[in-house]
Amino acid sequence: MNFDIGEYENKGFFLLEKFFNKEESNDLKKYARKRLLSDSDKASILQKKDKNGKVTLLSNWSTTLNNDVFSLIARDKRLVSLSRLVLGLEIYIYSHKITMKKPFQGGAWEWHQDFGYWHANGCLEPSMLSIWIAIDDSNKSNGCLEVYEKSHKLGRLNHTRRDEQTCLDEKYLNDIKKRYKHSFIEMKAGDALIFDCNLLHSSSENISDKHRWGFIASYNKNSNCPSDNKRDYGNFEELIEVPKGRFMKYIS
Ligand SMILES: O=C(O)CCC(=O)C(=O)O
Repeated sequence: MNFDIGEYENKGFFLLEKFFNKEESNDLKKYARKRLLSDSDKASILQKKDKNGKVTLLSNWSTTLNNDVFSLIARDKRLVSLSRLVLGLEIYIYSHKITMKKPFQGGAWEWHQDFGYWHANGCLEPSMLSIWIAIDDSNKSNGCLEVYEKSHKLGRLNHTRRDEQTCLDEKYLNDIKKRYKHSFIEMKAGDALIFDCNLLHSSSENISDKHRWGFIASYNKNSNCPSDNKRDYGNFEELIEVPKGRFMKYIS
């Protein structure tokens, strides 16, 4: 894996191409579709409206202490080692989830920093990161991730809750647009993006006839866990790492 921590720290993100091999990414796509496609209108899937009223979908899980395929991915040696390189050895899985945009319908994620959410959930320090793994090829027409490079250096900015999303205050966004470099992060299925919890990111609606799904595992330092267990995710739970590719044994 050719991870350049210097570039990650400077830009706030780093793209790892072919993070999962072909077999892993093909099987993961088939499995995720089989498991979640039929659920996509059920209550267990969060529906998040964007400012135009279009809906993007999110499924998340509160524990990794089982042999569930998605838990095993969050505990996979590759993701855990990468996160430990950045955050240090004492980390746990803050959350793991699947983000889904349906063809022609999937809505946008408005501009935000993940720490905008997580600080409000009781995490004090921005010693947190996410690894976003593309389940589908992700590009401008199906709503790939977009970032402002180096925006993590701004620290946490104010966010406001609008409908179901926690969005960066507009007044900051106007200045950031003028001063920071905007990038579309186009990815192939199996690529991974690791990014800092203060990196500003968003994604547009899906105007294509293709799905745009991604798996996201987020990691936190043990010492930074929220103290009040206010939510059913994000609370400290020991991280039990598993060997690379273990999830493939549980894919049916
Ligand atoms: O999937 C996306 O486009 C963005 C997801 C995201 O930003 C989040 O889950 O916080």
